[in-house]
Amino acid sequence: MKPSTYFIICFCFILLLPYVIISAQTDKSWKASAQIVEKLSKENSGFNYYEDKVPNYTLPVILTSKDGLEIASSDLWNKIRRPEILELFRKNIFGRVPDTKYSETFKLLSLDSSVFERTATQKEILISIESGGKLLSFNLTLFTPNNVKQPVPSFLLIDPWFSESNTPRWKQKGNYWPVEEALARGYGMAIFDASQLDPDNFDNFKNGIHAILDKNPRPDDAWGTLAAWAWGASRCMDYLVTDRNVAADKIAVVGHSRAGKTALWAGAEDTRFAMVISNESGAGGAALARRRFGETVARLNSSFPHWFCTNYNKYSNNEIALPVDMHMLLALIAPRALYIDCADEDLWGDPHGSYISLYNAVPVFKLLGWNSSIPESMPPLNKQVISGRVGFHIRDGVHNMLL
Ligand code: GTR
Repeated sequence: MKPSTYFIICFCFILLLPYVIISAQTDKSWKASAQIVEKLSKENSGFNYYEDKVPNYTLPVILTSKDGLEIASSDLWNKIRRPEILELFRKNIFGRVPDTKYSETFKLLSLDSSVFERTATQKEILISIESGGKLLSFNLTLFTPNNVKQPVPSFLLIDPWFSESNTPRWKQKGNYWPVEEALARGYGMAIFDASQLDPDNFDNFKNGIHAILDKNPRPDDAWGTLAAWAWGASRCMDYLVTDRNVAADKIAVVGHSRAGKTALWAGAEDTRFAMVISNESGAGGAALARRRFGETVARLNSSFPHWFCTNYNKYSNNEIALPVDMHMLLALIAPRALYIDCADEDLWGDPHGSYISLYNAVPVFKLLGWNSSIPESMPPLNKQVISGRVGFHIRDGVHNMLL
């Protein structure tokens, strides 16, 4: 080789080296940044952000019933194991909806078929629940595109922050709930004000829907606020299936953070939801409790004593005693579609624990006929993994719902 050719090859190699290194890095499975781990550990010293300090744990087995029966068919899953797991989540985590009788009505408060430059219709619906002479009403907003004549697949956002300011969160941040973009692609977009259904504060369950439906005394497995919001999503579903512009069998329930936990529970309790999208749901959501990474069961129970049922307190600093872990909550969504997303800087919500949880739920999707197969290690940052009916991504940035 001539020295000049040799020189040119070396020169090109040196020029390309940064790209080779960057692409090798971006193709690597996601790992928490050491700086963020250190920063969060300092700011929040009582919590673990180090992967090597995650305790050893064994996950409860999904595909064996409590009587030791191997669950090897969709029939056994649907008849035996799914109801067992659902019941364990009701009893120990989210709580049970009381069987108090109630009546439900929908009132169309307004209809404007010329929103977003006449491309869409906005309906405001008031959903009212009446029981024993007590009444509670909450609002559902629905946008549907004008140029699509057939019923449209739609997304329902559970929004607990709706009434926090005069401008709801989804309106403040253009991409938190991208109504116009979704409409342009032919989807319907609905939002309901979860705080009207049950305010997000602890008052010993005297307010919201608890004041209408709860029995006294409240049992230790009585529903908490997240279960109340999930129940509210189902009441919105009761309306949406009657709206001729919405495709009743193609409705996704969506939530961020505390509402991401709620969306998972709504999808578990109500199989009419065709899809669940749970954004940065963390502890009490997609993330495995036994990992004790970031937020823990104890922290959830002390900071938000109204979110879960009283029995959940038994598992504060005692996750190992939980008869379930959160991979089983994800499995309750199968065979419907499930999408989990996380954020790189949101270690409080344990992205890795959320992925392991999804990975361990996949056998149920497979059993139910969906060839969902995701790698054991997490995808790289900003790279989506979708297989069969499950999907996951971790994006760069902080805790928020962003495109
Ligand atoms: C945090 C809580 C998380 C998450 C978040 C949110 O304070 O610790 O579990 O739900 O709030 O909802 O934004």
